[in-house]
Amino acid sequence: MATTKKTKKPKTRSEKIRTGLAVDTLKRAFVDNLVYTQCRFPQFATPHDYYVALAYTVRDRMVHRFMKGVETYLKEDLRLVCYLSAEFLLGPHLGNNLINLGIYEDVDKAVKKELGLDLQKLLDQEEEPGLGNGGLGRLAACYLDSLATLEIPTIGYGIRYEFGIFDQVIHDGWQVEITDKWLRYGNPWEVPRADITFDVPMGGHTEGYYDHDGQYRVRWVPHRLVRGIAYDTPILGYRVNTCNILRLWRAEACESFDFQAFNVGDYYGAVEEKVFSENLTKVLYPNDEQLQGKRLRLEQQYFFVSCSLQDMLRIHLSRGESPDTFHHKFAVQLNDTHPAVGVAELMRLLVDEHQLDWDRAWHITRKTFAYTNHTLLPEALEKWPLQLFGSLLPRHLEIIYEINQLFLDEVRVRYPDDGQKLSRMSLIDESDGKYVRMANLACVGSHAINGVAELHTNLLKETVLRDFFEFMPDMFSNKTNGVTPRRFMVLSNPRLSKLITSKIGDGWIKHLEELNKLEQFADDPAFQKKWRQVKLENKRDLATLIRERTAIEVSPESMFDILVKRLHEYKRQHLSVLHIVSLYNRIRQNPEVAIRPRTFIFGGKAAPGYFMAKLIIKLITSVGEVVNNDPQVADRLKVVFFPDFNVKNAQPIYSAADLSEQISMAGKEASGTGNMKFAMNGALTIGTLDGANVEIREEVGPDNFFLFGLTAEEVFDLKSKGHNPAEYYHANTELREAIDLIGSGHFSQGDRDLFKPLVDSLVYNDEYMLLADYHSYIDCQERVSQAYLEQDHWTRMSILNVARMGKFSSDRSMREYCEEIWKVKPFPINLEEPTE
Ligand code: NBG
Repeated sequence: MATTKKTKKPKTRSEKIRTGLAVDTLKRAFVDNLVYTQCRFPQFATPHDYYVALAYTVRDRMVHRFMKGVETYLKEDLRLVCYLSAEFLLGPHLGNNLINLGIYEDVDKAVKKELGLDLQKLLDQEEEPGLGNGGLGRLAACYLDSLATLEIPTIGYGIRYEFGIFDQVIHDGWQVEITDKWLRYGNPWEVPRADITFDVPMGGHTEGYYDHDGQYRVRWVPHRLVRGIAYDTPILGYRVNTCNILRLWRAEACESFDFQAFNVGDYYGAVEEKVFSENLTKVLYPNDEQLQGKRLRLEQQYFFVSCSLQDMLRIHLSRGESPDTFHHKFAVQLNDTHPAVGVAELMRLLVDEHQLDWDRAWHITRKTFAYTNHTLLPEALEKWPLQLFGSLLPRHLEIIYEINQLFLDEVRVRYPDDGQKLSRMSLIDESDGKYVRMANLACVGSHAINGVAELHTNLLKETVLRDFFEFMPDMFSNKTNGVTPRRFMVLSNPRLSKLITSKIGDGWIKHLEELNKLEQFADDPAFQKKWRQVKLENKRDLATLIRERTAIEVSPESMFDILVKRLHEYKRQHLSVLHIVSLYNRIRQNPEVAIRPRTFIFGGKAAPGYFMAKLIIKLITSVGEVVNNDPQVADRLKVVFFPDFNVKNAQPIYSAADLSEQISMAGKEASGTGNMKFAMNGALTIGTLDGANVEIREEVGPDNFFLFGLTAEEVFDLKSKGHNPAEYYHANTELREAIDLIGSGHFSQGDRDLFKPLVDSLVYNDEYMLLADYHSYIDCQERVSQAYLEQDHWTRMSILNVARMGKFSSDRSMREYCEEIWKVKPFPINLEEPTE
């Protein structure tokens, strides 16, 4: 072989490191991935190919950190946080990971210079994993980001749905659901772990027997087994080396089972079993705040909880520990009641599989679990028909009976003559058919219970969980929700982030309370001007998106008044519609009336079976159709329904808002988190005293918040006195005219029937008291319009809102959970330079 005897320049250190972050190293890895991982010729590669190559490049760097972490955790004696959630609404990974790794700018430049590509275009290629419905799933995702950033060893456990939340398209003004095929082109972020699988039993019956020591035990003889396979997604913290994982389970048939059928010649039987088992993790139930008592849903819950607990026990034993110390090494959070069956499952694993005695197992179980409640809506409280529960989980039902008996014995000691209390606290509901109550199971099996905002926690103590609060008050606490500023400011609003950083440095990204340093600039005219410029440019971007998605032209000079969240009657999207129709009526009655231009932007999905919610979407689009095209309106009002509200679409929407609508009936929204995202991006809030609005107003100050409506207490009073919506309808001309215009068919081409169910529900029932709050809402909107006229003052309020949002970082929430519930401390990972 010919050798050239030239002395080569010695390699720089960054070149030598395969997973290094130097631009050259990244470039080399990027091209390597394109060619060797994906088999693409660079000259024919599509933007999607480039996106995937970049994703693998980034993932490598995360995996490197993850492996270092595992190594460290195995050596150290640490307690692991396990966040159990049936939903994780992650949003696209690439941009966030580039930011957390600290290479966003470098990669942006490199991609442009070397390939002539726009990084944004690559980011746009990513299909987001929509493995959640709304706030609850997104909260879980924000919490994972914060836990990694706080350097807390964590595993998120959930379900790898093949189809996540449906894609929403609007046809003829109606919502149409399209299957979410997010895995169609593969998923470069996940690592399938064929080596981590567990069998999950289901159905069948139980048998008693005596073990070697003559001890009576119970054995579960299941009807079938489903196998769970782990898929890991790395979750990297911001500018730290902690890279946790989200472990999602996919269901498969167990070989042992189909082989049996195969051997007796039943090939189709075996295949059917396979298809049947794999159905388990096919699809996310698209209901938010609404229980659907379907067997498959219970199967999903049990499946992922069993896999996760078996996995924790595996990890625990592999560290040389015994089941007896499980609670010292694991803190397991139940994200709502969806994983609450875990209480019975851990008991089963400890008692039946690991032969612990009942009392010890119960002690361990209660020390392990903690439970977060996310709703006060009665229709969302999970309960399972006894029959269904027992046929799927016969052993768990026995365990629950046993837990219940021991628990009720304790209650009886405290309240000897209160039969009603006993029946309310029982894990079994016998009032109307028989049900297993999952919230009661979660409470009894946990050592800590929390709500998600001050008001919500107080209402929990007074209403749904009152008996439990009276019985064990020390277990209750509040943990107000938060959101991650990495995704919802740094990534989604780069203009604002740069402006803030130029004034106060970038410490706020990890310590959001530092935003308060902005207060000193609230009145600075030059800063105000830049602040307004940022908002205007964000609004221009959103106007372009709106044109692309809906063909509606909106003016970035108008006020962007935005209401985005799941559709639900309690969230009262139709209250905003009544406001729009009232303004429209004013114009019809007097075309010259002074109305400051506003663009009303709505977005959100309705549960496919929720008729009223879907009708509200149709109402919004119908009102838009008429108002947007009425020459008399002359572009003063525009109404947009932005289709397919998801994490990806949410990001440019929050950044572009002037006004954030948080108008639920007081006492119904547990917290809300969109309210925080808007305020962090400089929108002012118009809202009721509901959920975290109360605390947002407290933080930003009443002068910088547009408050209206009944308080939760007033709502309860009015309800108990008997409330008559027709009174408001008759007493308020503008309200009546707005409702009548909708009822007259004006927005439905003369069809008076279309919106009748909505109109009737308002006038004759109005469960969510829109009419009672209408007057106060319209008045408040007047104040908003007046305030918007004074741009300097508005800008000052906007700056103060951002400056005072420190509390609402999910870092703060997670710190509280760590200190007060999980008793865990940060553990930094030391990333030594690897050698080749
Ligand atoms: C939702 C509440 C929201 C809250 C999120 C996150 C459920 C059951 N609850 O108000 O409606 O912000 O949880 O806590 O989805």
